[in-house]
Amino acid sequence: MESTLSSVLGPEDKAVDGGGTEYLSRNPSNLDDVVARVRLGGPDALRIAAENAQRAQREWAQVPAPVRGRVVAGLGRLVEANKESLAKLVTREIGKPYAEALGEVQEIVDTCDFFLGEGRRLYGQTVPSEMPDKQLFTFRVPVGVAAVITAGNFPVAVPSWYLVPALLCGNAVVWKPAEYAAASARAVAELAWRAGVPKGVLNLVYADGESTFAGLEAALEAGTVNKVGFTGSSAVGTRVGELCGRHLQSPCLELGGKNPMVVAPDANLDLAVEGALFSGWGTAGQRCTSLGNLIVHRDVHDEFVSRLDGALRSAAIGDPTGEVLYGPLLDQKFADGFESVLETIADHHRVLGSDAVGRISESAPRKGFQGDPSTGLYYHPVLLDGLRPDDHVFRQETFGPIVGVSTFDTLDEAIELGNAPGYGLSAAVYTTDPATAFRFRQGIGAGMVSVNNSTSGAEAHLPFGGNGRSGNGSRQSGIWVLDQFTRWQSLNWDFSGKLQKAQMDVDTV
Ligand code: UN1
Repeated sequence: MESTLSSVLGPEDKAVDGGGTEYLSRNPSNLDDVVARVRLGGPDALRIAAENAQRAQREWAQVPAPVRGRVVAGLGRLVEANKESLAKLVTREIGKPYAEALGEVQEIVDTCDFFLGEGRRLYGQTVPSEMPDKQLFTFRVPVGVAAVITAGNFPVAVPSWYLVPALLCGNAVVWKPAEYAAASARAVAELAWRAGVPKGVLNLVYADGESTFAGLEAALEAGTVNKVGFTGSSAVGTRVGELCGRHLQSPCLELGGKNPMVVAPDANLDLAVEGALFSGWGTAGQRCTSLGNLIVHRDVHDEFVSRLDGALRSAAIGDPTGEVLYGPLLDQKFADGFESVLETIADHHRVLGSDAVGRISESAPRKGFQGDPSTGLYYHPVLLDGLRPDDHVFRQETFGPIVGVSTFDTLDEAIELGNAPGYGLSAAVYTTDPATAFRFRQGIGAGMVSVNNSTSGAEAHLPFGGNGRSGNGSRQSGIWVLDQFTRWQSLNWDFSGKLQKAQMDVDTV
């Protein structure tokens, strides 16, 4: 194994120097704490990295899949051995509560565990032929070079959903992480290199948005990128999709969500309140799977809203190294985005959840806040009652600690409200009636549905992905992602010793 892998290391094994403007990745719970200083690459960075990757990929594809499986399993073991320090880095760099950061790191380990086995499977098929003395086969073939562009809200787990299967399938990767999660990304890449992934096979590139697009366009034009994986907003994902479409490529897009949670009249309300609290305000609402719209049956509306309001007012918020429901927003850009969402709160909304709206500060304090709110990007939780389907907060992903409530009378109406924003990532229903659960599953347009559980927190071996504005139907995780990183090749092998013609030499009885 050692020699097979070391032969992959070669002249391609060179880092791409960003060489451009300096970017400071800051701790969002203490903005004076600079976690990483990186030089962002210009438009050439991604293009050059893709050329390096293309050269390295040819040899990597020759490494037997079970051996590649052992390499990704080695990454899993290294991540496990460094679990606490990686989680601490994630908490420091993006403000995710430490318990959640540990869970996120575990998700990499789970992903690596799963794909160790796939290295020994990666099955093709034997297929019967129409003709005698002829055998047909199918093989999975690596796509080549995957460009992976990831968001920073899940700075280590979500990238691993691309990196691990892409590498396992015999591809090289150019990874462009979110710059505000630069240090977390670097740590994962470092562990992957240490686990035996050659540097030319996994290339880390830092670049701003426009340079990324320019570099990606050049690489697609040159044919050095053969698959694009993108996790981020629906707006940027649409642009990625258009660019890929012009080059006849179908990207793997994991975009935003406006994930509904329906509370049926027979729901266990304590469970539903707990589920809503975690789904909507956990991670400060900054998961693509975060709860967006609460859709509550008229009969239980008042009771549910008052219990949820109480739970929000007593929830622990603050320093993410402690035990809190949520910490700061990811980065200044996200704080600015959330402030503009707050501006769309309308007169017909009943504002609940806190005594104040906006940044937590000395002039707008929060009782029981853990730590010093003045150093970080901390925001009051907002629960908006009386949402209407044409409200901005009802239709758009908000990516912050805000959830709106609307009311329904019939299940059909609840499903219609759930589907109305046009996203389709995750959805949940709280009910004790199996028929309601099944009907909800059938009617809702989400790729992932939960019954009596959170909209967020999908497990690492189920298909992950959405429909509509949430993506192009591609799925990550489990065996389903193999179709993103391999293409089917068929083999038609004739041992009859004569030219047999399909459709023409077939005896039909
Ligand atoms: C994301 O926010 O991009 O299902 C992914 C979840 C996590 C992944 C979220 N396992 O909430």
